[in-house]
Amino acid sequence: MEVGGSLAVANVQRMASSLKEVPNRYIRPELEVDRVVNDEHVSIPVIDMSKLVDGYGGDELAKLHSACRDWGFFQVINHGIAEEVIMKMKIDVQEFFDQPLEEKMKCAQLPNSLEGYGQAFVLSEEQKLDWGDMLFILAKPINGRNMKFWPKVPSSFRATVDQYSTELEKLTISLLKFMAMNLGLDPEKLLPLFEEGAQAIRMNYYPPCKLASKVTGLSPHSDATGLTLLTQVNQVQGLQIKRDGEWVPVDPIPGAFIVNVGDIIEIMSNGEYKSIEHRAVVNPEKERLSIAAFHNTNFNAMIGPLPAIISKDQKQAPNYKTVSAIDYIKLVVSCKLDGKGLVDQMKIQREAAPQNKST
Ligand SMILES: O=C(O)CCC(=O)C(=O)O
Repeated sequence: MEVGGSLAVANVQRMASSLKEVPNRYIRPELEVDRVVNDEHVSIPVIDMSKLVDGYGGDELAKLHSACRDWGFFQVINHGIAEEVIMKMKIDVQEFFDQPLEEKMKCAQLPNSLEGYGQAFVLSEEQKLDWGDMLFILAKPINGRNMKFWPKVPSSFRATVDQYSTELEKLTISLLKFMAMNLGLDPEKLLPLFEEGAQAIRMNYYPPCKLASKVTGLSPHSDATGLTLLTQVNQVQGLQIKRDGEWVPVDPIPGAFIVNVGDIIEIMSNGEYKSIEHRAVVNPEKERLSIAAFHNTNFNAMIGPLPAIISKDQKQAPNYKTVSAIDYIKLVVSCKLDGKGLVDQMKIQREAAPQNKST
């Protein structure tokens, strides 16, 4: 399916290995005024999946509800995905990015395609650029895969991604079930929208940069998806989430997944759960790699506040528009990665009620 693409840009990994100066297009003056929280007591909630699944999860369910409502981000531990599956994925992704550029370019993005090796959301020649490269592929539904963009080297890559993708999809459906319960919904009103859903995997490579504090690995954005499951490949930190106007660094727990509520869940919950802006910063000396798996609805779904949420509380009016999944994807591709710009476009703007003027 062609829904639009991104302009081609220089390969940052290659540029970083040979460059003396950082080009102006990567320098972000706005970083100078950003505040980063430096307090180890401020951290995203941790959800123990085994407590939810065992049915002893009254407290854990409440914790999940508050994590989704008050943070939009959490780490999930005891999720049941074998360590080996995650390790294999990390090793193969690292090996892919370690190859010479010519080898990686065999999977290069093509005009009008979101998938492939390159960079996303570049819509103009003037736009500032992120200090990173990515490999983006559609992993589910299986009949939507375009194997042209799936590396053949390392030779285990395709099987590894296949297994990783299936395991993460199962975990996502489980999490969505508990989230639906917390929203007072019959899970059957939510889960069918995500069954046979689109799962895309974005593998990020951020080279070190001597001007690390002046560049951005990945611009601030919320995810256009339902739910994202993220893992960091090496021990280099870089993810930060926006909370009360400040950036909170995330310290990943080994073996856990970092989960975040995406724009689709914000819209479907009519704003009860919020997608949260986040960004990746760059390390001055070390490369950083991460893997984000985005879980979306199937292509037949409508994206809008769920009728069951609106009818649950008659006082609630829909705060967001309803559009088809395909129109939603086209909207995503037409927006730059820019804070919560996409959600803002989906919001229903209401006229302020006219004030009664006393005479
Ligand atoms: O690299 C990270 O930690 C963040 C990645 C991310 O937000 C994304 O791929 O959308």
